Amino acid sequence: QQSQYPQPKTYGPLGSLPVIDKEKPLQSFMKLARELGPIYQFQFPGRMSTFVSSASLAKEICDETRFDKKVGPALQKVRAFGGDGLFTSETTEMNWKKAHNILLPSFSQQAMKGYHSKMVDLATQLIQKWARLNPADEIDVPEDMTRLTLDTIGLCGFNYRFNSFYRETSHPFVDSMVRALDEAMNQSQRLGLQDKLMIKSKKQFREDIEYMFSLVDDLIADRKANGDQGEEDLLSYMLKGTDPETGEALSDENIRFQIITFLIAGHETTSGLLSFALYYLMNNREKLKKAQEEVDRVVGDSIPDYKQVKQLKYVRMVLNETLRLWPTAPAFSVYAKDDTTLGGQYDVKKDDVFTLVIPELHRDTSVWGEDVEAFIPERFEDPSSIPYHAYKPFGNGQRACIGQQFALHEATLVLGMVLQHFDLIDHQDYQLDVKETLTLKPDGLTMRVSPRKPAMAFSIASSEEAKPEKAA
Ligand code: FDE
Repeated sequence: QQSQYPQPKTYGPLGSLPVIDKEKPLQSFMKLARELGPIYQFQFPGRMSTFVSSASLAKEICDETRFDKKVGPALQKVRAFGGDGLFTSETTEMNWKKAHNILLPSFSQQAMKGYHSKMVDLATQLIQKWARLNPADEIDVPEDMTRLTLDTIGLCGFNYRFNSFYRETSHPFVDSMVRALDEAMNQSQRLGLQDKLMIKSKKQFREDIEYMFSLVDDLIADRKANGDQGEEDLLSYMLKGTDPETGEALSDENIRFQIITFLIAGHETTSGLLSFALYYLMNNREKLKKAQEEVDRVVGDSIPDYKQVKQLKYVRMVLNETLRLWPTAPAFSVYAKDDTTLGGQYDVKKDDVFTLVIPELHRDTSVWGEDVEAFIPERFEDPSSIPYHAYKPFGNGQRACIGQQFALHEATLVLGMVLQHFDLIDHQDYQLDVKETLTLKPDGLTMRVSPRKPAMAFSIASSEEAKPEKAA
């Protein structure tokens, strides 16, 4: 049957799979958008997807009266461990609205003030680690950023210290999580028979999930047994909170799914954001200088407090522009609630699914101008000048990212402190190579740093934890 949408070449039962790079599907879909236009259909083996990437079409599929979030094939597989947590539940499932209501206050601006000192704790660990490097030592940027963001969500989320900066290799929870996410993605791409044969990886998948459940279930049991020690973390909000609409609380099982969800959603995305931001600043020395000047002016030599982080406007713009070029959660899907039309010409049937390719939307020249590939934080000088539906790094509407304020506060604080303390050195003349998992990151990005203020690096170290060393 002839499709009303443009389509790439197909190859029998493989559909169009051979035209995409299996390691980089998203970047392949971006490329196809340039060849086929802002809407096209793609035949996977056994299923069809429709990709959308212009601001005008994004505006339509973000209309929540006509479209609603679709938990697509990859997210379906993630449900094996994300369950009916916020990220992997349908809007129509009871627990979505209930958890959304209970959790909103814990991600409010007010709640950020409570998390600020915990975020500083971990940002300081990063700064101290880097301050003690030898000049020739290389920093694996995505690795250290992942240490930082995992530890931050662990501490703010449920008062757990992963202590990633004290480990050479990643915490076993991260290994399980990364493997399970990878397997979930792979399962959703495998052909039926091929998938049945993957007995070993399925056994590993089950073991990884069991391990994640046991770690999280222990945390919950422990908190329930020992009561609240005055923590104001996500876990305490979840245990105490009731849904204002129904008066109900969350079940232990659902709390487990939420915790795993926050660990997944809160750490790879934010660490990718920070890694890309460092990449762009290293390659745009003027912008780097401008950001450093702002940090010096606003924060000076002290540790940034909550209000100062809010005042780091240019650093925030750097992050916004980074998320324009590489939104680290790069796609989301919606389904039509009823029959409708798209773009004034396409017939849409109820339940038809559309996937928004966010990095391509963020390169729509009709909105952003011809220089879409250029890194220009000044685009975000006046937020009201940006059409709402042309910029979607945090998704859309009621299903948008609940962690947005959290992620931006954390990232602004950390980037601010890094710029305050270090000059960034692109020692390997790094060429951007975007690695894809469920999220995006600059693959193989390493850098060197040189302290801007040697005395200050020491003063932080001596005020926080280096006292024994000094005494010795
Ligand atoms: C969500 C989200 C989204 C949407 C998706 C869909 O639609 O599917 C997006 C796009 C995002 N998210 C993004 C992002 C970025 C970054 C950096 C982040 N993100 C971060 C974070 C942190 C945290 C904690 C989070 N995040 C969380 C989250 C959640 C829970 C969700 C779901 C919501 C609902 O309700 O649905 C999200 N996030 Fe994000």
